[in-house]
Amino acid sequence: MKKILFKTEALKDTVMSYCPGCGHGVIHRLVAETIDELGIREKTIGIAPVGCAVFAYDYWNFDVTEAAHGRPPAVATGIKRVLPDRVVFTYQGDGDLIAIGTAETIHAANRGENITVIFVNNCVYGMTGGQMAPTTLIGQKTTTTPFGRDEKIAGYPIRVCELLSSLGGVTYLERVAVTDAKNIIKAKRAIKKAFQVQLDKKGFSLVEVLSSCPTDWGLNPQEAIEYIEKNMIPYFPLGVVKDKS
Ligand SMILES: Cc1ncc(C[n+]2csc(CCOP(=O)(O)OP(=O)(O)O)c2C)c(N)n1
Repeated sequence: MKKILFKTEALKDTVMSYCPGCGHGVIHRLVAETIDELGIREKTIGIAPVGCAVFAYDYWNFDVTEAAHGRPPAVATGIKRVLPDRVVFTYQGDGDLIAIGTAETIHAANRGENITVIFVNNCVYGMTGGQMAPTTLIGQKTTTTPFGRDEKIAGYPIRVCELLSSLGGVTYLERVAVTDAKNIIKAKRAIKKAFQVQLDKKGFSLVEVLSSCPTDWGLNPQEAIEYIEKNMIPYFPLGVVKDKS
């Protein structure tokens, strides 16, 4: 009998620590499948963030290092410049990438570092218990915005792809969502393209993945998917934001 469903090699056979309905597990798998399909497992180096994905090195079956909160693009820059034949990517949440790590993100992008960034936007600080992040939506309740985010006090949710799109060093930006089979297939395509941009030595690539955090949103997994569709996608539109590859 032909085996048509199998676990991709770049994913370890281990139980993940994520909450039911969390998007990180799906996104880990998409990254792992991409790496195996491109045949680059032996030369890939991932940078895990501080955040819920801090243990990514326990889940991926290739080299993964850890960076201080927000610093993965700086660490990736150093690794890629010293080992330019490796495929180097960061995997970061919104708190990591566009709160504490804003400077590292913007300058690595602007320098056109030939690295790939997988940006998991769940509109909240997941690991620390659901505080407001820069991407938290207006009106969204978090532990630090119990009455909903008020733009007069906390400003506006940052659209990272649009913010980075004006920078000369940026080659490829796409926003995707892991809500249903169709969108997950599109997310995989975008992740593969981002790695391909790096393999072709064309510069900085980033894929923003809209992802759910049922625990900190106070929703069940199904409601969390509906929250992405009804609230996140209208503010963070899906699609290619920049492609000069
Ligand atoms: C220098 C530093 N500041 C703050 C923290 C606390 N901290 C740990 S994870 C985190 C936020 C994580 O949120 P995000 O990056 O959105 O990832 P998620 O957990 O939602 O996947 C914070 C503030 C830390 N570990 N180090």
